[in-house]
Amino acid sequence: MFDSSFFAANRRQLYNLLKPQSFLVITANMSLQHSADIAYDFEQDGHFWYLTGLEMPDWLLVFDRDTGEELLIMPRANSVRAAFDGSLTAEQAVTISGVKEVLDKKAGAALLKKLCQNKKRVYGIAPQPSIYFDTFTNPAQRRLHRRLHGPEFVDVRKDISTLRAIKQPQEIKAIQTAIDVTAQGLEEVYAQLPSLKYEYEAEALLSYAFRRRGFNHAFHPIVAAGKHSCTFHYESAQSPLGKGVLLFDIGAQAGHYAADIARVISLGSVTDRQQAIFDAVAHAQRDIIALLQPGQSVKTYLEEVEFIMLREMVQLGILPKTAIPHDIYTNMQHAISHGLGIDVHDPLGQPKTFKEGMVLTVEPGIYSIKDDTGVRIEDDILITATGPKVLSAAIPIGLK
Ligand SMILES: [Mn+2]
Repeated sequence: MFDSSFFAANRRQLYNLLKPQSFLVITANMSLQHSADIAYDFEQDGHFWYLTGLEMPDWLLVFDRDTGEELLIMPRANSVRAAFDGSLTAEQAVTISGVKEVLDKKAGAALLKKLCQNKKRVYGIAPQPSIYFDTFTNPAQRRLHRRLHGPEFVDVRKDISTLRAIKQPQEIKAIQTAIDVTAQGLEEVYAQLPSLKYEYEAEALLSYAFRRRGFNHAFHPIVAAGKHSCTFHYESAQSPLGKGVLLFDIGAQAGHYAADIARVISLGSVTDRQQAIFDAVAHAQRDIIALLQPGQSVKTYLEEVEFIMLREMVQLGILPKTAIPHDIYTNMQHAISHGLGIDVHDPLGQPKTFKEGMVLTVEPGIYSIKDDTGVRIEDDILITATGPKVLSAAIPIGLK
């Protein structure tokens, strides 16, 4: 889906931002131990992939701003690891990335040392801890960061994020493919639902639909029946389906790009109250999507979203009439929108306004534990010159 010209053009955009007397170095993620000799599934750093297309751990991208030379540094050859995980040769890395030169680890280390001695500035990505969840970031960035003594360090995380935020035509095509596969999977699950008894059966059919077409999940699928629909990232999918609501929050991955879709459907008998919660979320989502115009202020968008959600929650009696907009977060403890792309939560570079070419989700939710009902409806939106385009519009919304 993506050839070296895509990655080369992305690098060029980034290189154009650098000042003289500097160099840039960006690292791939490293492989993480699960237990003993078992590693977690390897996930490449999104920025590194955007610049190189390489899917292996421990590679480095280096660019000398003053000579214009760019090169990759490859990890030390490890025949055991290669036998288990496969390997990437220098020639293959050149073909994928379009970077012409590859150094081995020893020559690469010597070069980095020399660049640190001779340059005023080094551009890289500073490690960024996760704020809301107690997770460790991949250690690769921290490890590299510690090696860069001498020059002033300049973080380009936000610059790369800003580039990534505006999707190119082939990126939009990849996202659309991921959405279409997700739609096909969901349709197949819906068709089988009357004969299913457990959440995991629905999850298995979805996985089968994706894998049969050669795709994977972009993230662990959420298939949550009844009260589990109130747990945002319910992943166990071990419970009986019952007769109430069933929430899917799912997405295929295509060419490294994600879909992220949420739907809630009835499993046979929903109450008027459940229908009212559903209608409130669907209504809110329509109003919120309409706000996503190019040039729209992000701050104003978030304020408008709060008013819309407040309106619906007050009408349902979930919040009192005296509630203020910020009170919506006592019920909806998740963001209304996030970027979508290489990462399911794709960085947007903290823009002040929405711009043409951005792809983001809109996913309002209202959660009522006493009704065993969490409703979240999520679509993937491309901002175009003429307004929001719902890339996932073909996936029906409707409780019944
Ligand atoms: Mn989402």
